[in-house]
This record gives sequence, structure tokens and C-alpha cells, in this order.
Amino acid sequence: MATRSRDGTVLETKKSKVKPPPLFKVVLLNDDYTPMEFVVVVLQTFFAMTREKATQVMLKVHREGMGVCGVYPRDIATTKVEQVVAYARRHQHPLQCVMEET
Ligand code: TYC
Repeated sequence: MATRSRDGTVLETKKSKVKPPPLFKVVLLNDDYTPMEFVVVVLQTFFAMTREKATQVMLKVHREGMGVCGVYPRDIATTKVEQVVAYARRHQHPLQCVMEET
């Protein structure tokens, strides 16, 4: 679409081609060895959950195999995954945390 002002200037409007940045889910996976209490502490520490919310999410992962901890831009999701995995390994737990695009 073009609009012409009185002095003859033509203004073209153009549809933006800029897409919003992709978002990533940070997902916790179940395993048979990581203690429930440790997972609750991880969710409180790295995902700012209350103890009640962290317990709900931990139990969902325990029963259903996986659960979403949060949704973030790529860099933040990458950092969360690295922090959780490093913390779990430091405590010698096999807890797995991955990210997937929404
Ligand atoms: N399944 C574990 C247990 O019974 C608890 C657990 C929950 C482990 C969530 C990992 O992401 C996890 N001790």
C-alpha cells in the first residue's frame, strides 16, 4: 500500500519480516536414582519455585516421565540446563535436563 502526501512524497508501508525469537522449554526427565528431595531443591534453586510448586512438578516428572520447569529464550534455557546438569553431577546424581523448542 502507498500513500501520497500533498508535497508528492510517497510512503510505502511494508509488512515486518522480523520474527519473535524462538522459546525453549526446559524439561526435567525421570530416573530411578535421583532422590525426590534433591529434585525439589533443584526446582526451587534454579527455577525459583516455591517448595509446594517444586513438589508438584517433581511428582509429575516422577509419575509421567517428564515435566516442564520453565520456558525461556535460547541462551537462558541453555544456561539452566547446564546449571542443573552440573549441580546434579557434582552431587553424583544422574538427573537429566534437556531443552526443546516450543
Ligand atoms: N524417580 C525418582 C525417585 O523415585 C525421583 C525423581 C523425580 C527423579 C524427578 C528425577 O526428574 C526426576 N527417587
